[in-house]
Amino acid sequence: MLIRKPPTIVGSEITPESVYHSRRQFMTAGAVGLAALGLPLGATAGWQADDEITPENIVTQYNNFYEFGTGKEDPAAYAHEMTTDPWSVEVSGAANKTGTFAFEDIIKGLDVEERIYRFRCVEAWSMVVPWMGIPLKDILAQFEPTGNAKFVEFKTLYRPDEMRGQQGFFSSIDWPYLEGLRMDEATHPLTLMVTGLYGKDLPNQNGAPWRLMVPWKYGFKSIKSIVSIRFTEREPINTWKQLQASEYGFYANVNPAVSHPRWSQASERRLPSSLFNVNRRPTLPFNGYADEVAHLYAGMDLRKYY
Ligand SMILES: Nc1nc2c(c(=O)[nH]1)N[C@H]1C(S)=C(S)[C@@H](COP(=O)(O)O)O[C@H]1N2
Ligand SMILES: [Mo]
Repeated sequence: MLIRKPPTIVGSEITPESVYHSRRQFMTAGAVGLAALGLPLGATAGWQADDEITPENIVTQYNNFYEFGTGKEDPAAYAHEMTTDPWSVEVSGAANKTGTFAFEDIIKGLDVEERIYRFRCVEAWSMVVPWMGIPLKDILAQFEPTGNAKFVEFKTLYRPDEMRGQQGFFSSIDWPYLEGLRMDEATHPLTLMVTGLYGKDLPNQNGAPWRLMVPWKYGFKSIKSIVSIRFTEREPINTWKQLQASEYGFYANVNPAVSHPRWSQASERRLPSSLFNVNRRPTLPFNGYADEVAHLYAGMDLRKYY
């Protein structure tokens, strides 16, 4: 199932582009096929957001991906400069199967599902998106994490040649972008590794070829364009906490009761939102997924562990 690659990938082992693209199309077709068969299409309680789906052009043109700039339009304008094929992923730390793997080999044989999730940015806007992806637990299981794996850390590509936001001195972020989850969060059935949107391959600006989606956490936990997965015993560093620990924590669970130091988190602007129709609605604890995930934090003071 999982083909182990030597630490450096040589040219002959890289999947030819044509095969690669048809594989990706097959993945997408597979997911749509499931829907046609009447099999679960995010229909399980909580997976399916009962709100209206956000128009695709907003989801692909209003983004946060600081590697391409800080403006919401920058990722759509510049992310095409990133090469996503070939794509290799380094797996390390507390697991039996570590090394460098081709992205296609990791996802090969795993079912891509469509899950309609609410998504809420810490900046108080939100969307409802039909994500296509693979439960993260199914991906991680292939590497056989050991008992010492208490957390998992993810890293985004660092390639200043292709990511203009990583160039220059004005950027305050210490690249690469880092995020982490506790192992029980990472293996929760709601946690998805996203490979597509709206039944199509994932656009670069949304984190191609794969990005995380943790629907009960603020958007910054959902790290894009992942090139490294590391199993750790201790809580990993995450970029936003590193940048401003008073404003961003490790957990980042959506919590209307805990304000960001500079603004309230009690409500959100559901996109599309305009001056004339702000489309404001109350923010729900755990972004509306409390029934599924609140037990993960039983006994924890969520004001302290924000
Ligand atoms: N590598 C990386 N991942 C990232 C970010 C980023 O700047 N770089 N921004 C995060 C933030 S703050 C949000 S809200 C979401 C935005 O995802 P979207 O553009 O697909 O809506 O991506 C998250 N993942
Ligand atoms: Mo965000």
